[in-house]
Amino acid sequence: NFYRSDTMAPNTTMATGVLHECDDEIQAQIIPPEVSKPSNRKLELVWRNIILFVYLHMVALYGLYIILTSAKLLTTFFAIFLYICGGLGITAGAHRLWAHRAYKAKWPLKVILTIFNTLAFENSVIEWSRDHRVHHKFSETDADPHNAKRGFFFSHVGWLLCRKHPEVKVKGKSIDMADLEEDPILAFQHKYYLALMPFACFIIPTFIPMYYWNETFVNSFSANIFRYVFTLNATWLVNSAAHIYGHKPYDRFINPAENVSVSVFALGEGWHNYHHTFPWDYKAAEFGKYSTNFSSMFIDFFAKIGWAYDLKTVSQDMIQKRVKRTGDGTHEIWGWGDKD
Ligand code: ST9
Ligand code: ZN
Ligand code: ZN
Repeated sequence: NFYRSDTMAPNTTMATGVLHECDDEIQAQIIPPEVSKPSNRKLELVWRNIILFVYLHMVALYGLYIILTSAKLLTTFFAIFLYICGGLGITAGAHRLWAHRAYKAKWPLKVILTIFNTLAFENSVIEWSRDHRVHHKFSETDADPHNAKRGFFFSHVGWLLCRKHPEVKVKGKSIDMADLEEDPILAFQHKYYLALMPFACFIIPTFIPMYYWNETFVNSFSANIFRYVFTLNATWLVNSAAHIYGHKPYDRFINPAENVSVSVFALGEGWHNYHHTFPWDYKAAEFGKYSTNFSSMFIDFFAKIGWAYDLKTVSQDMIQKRVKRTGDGTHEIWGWGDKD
C-alpha cells in the first residue's frame, strides 16, 4: 500500500482527497519497471526555472542587504506584513482550508485567502492542492512530487527545477479535485492565474511603498523579492527539514517529524509528524496552538466572527491511543507549558 489508511478519520476521505475505490485501478496501471527503479530516474532539468530561481535568490539577498541598510522602516514592516498575509494564504488557505478541508469558510474569508494566496505565488490553489494531496497519499514514494527520500535539496527546491516523475502524473490521476474545481472563486483564480499573480505578488507590493512613503523603486522591488523568497523557503522547509529532522511522537514509522524551528518560520506548519498522522485537524498540531501556530489563531479569530466554521480536530482519546501504539516515546516532552 502507498498510504496508511489508518491515518484517515472515518468519513474524512475528502480531507486528503483520497479515493480508496480507485486505488486498485491506478496501481494496476503499468509503469515500466525501469522507470520505477530509483537508479533509473531520469532527471530532466527545466532551465527556465533554474535561471529564475537563481535570479530571485540573488535579488532576495540584495533585498536583505537593502532592508538592513537603506530601506525605510515602513518598507520593512510592509514586507513583514506581506509575508504574514501571503503565508496565511498558503497555511490557512491552500493547505488547511482547501487541500485538507479541515474547516469551512464563508465566501468573504475565501476571497481574502485567495488574494493572500495569489500574493504568495506558489501556483494556483487548485494546482498546489493537487500536488499536496498526492504528497499525502503517496508520501515518500516516486509518486510524491517532493519525495524526501531523494534528499534535502530535491524535497526543498530541486523538484521545482525538473520535470515530475512519471509516477506523480499517473498516480496523481487518482486524486479527486472536483470539490476545488467546482468552487467559482478557485476556478477564477486558476483560470486567470497568469494575469492575477504578477499584480498580487510583484506589481502592487512594489508600487505601494513608492507611492505612499516615497520609497525608491530598487529598495521597494528588492525588499518585496526578499519577502517572496523568504516565504518560499519557509514553505519548502516543511517538505525538506520537517521530513528529515525532529521527533516522531505520533508515528515513528513515517518520516515527517515535529520541527519547532520550521513551525516558527512557517506560521505553525512544522508539526509535521502530527499533521501526517492526523491531516484533517485544522490546527495541524496538537500543542502550541498560539505560541507557534499563528495560522490557528487566524482561523480561530474568523471562527469567532462566524466566517470560519465546522473546524475539525482530533479527540484526546484518539491521540493518546495513537501515541501509545505508534509513537516514539517523546510525546511527553511536547505538551509542557501549553496554555491553549
Ligand atoms: C511552490 C510550491 O513553491 C510549493 C509547494 C510546497 C508544498 C508544501 C506543503 C507543506 C505543508 C504546508 C506548509 C505551508 C507552509 C507555508 C509557510 C508560509 C510562511 N497530479 O506540473 P506540470 C500532470 S511554486 C496529477 O507542468 P512537469 C497534469 O496532467 C513556486 N497530475 O509537470 C499536468 O497538466 P495540468 C512558483 C499531475 O511538466 C501535467 O502533468 N511556481 C500532477 O513535469 C503537467 O504538469 C513555480 O516555480 C499531480 N500532482 O513540470 C512553477 N502534477 O496541470 C514550478 C502534474 O494541465 N512548476 N500532473 O493538469 C513547474 O514549472 C512545473 O510544475 C515543473 C514540473 C517544472 C516543476
Ligand atoms: Zn509532508
Ligand atoms: Zn498537508
